[in-house]
Amino acid sequence: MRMRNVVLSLAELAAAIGALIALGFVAVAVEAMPKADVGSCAAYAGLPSGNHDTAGMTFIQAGTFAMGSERHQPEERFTHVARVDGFWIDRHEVTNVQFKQFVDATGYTTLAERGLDPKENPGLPKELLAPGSMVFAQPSNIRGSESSQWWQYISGVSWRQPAGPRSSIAGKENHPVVHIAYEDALAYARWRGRSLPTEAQWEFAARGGRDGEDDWSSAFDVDGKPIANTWQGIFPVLNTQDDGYAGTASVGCFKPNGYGLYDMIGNVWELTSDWYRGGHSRETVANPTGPELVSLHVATGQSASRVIKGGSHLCASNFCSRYRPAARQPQEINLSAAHVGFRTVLNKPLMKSP
Ligand SMILES: [Ca+2]
Ligand SMILES: [Ca+2]
Repeated sequence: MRMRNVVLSLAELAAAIGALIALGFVAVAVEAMPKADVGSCAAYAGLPSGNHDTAGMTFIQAGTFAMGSERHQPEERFTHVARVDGFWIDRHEVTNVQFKQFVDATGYTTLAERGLDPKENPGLPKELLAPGSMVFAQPSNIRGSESSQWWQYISGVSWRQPAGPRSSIAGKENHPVVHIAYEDALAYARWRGRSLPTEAQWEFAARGGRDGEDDWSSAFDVDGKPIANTWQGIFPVLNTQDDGYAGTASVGCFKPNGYGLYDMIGNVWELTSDWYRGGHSRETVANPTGPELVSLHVATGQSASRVIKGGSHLCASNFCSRYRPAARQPQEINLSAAHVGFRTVLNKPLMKSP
């Protein structure tokens, strides 16, 4: 299996379930254990002041940039010129308290709470059809590189119970909401009158006004000090928490980028509206929205994926290391996980035309 820091696919999970049972695999789900709330997160209220359409957002001026990277992972190639019109984007990842506001207002039930329809997911074992989600469980040691040793599909896990049936979001109100499938993120965004960012919008915003190859934007400063919530130590067995957090952190704990956006790098991966296909074309594009679904030729019984960006608290230098604006990974639309969240955009000019 290719080494990556995204959850197993449903097909891989189905194959792994029997092996895990045979191994008597036991691991402990990671709870966020902050050493200290530092920086602006200590004072962040969890909800933006006001309820206007751009509350909590920053306007990103239109621009042209070099999207992708030639120097890192194959799926980031080719670097090409992309242009995006101006847009508004959330300064923070959507938090638990913000998502709760949506659920309280609408009665919405997430995919992790509903489970999968067996008719639409033929061949999946009943364990993966039941309501639940993927939880990272830190092993004390591993054999080989099979990620089923640290990812478990746990029944009863959802955004309300992010670490297991007996957990809750109490004390995590300002953490990014997780265990959110693409359709859940889209439902929230639409309720707010917004949408999800395209990959180009997200990547442009994550660059914070800088362009070119993105070594400058990793999760560490020039002295090697963490400047984002990632994983320090040896993934998946040793998390030294040099950044202060074992799991998710409250949003806004780390210095914002040049656009004033927090946690674009690290904390949780963020869903975008683009369908995932490895690599980019070399062509110059304006306001790209990704490939058409029909062009992906998704096999019957398989699930297409959306692009996720920015890396997470599980990205380590020895594994994943995708804590850069150009980095990208697929996330299946019918599977949620403990390290994937989102933020919203509003495609509206800064000033209305006279
Ligand atoms: Ca961390
Ligand atoms: Ca993030």
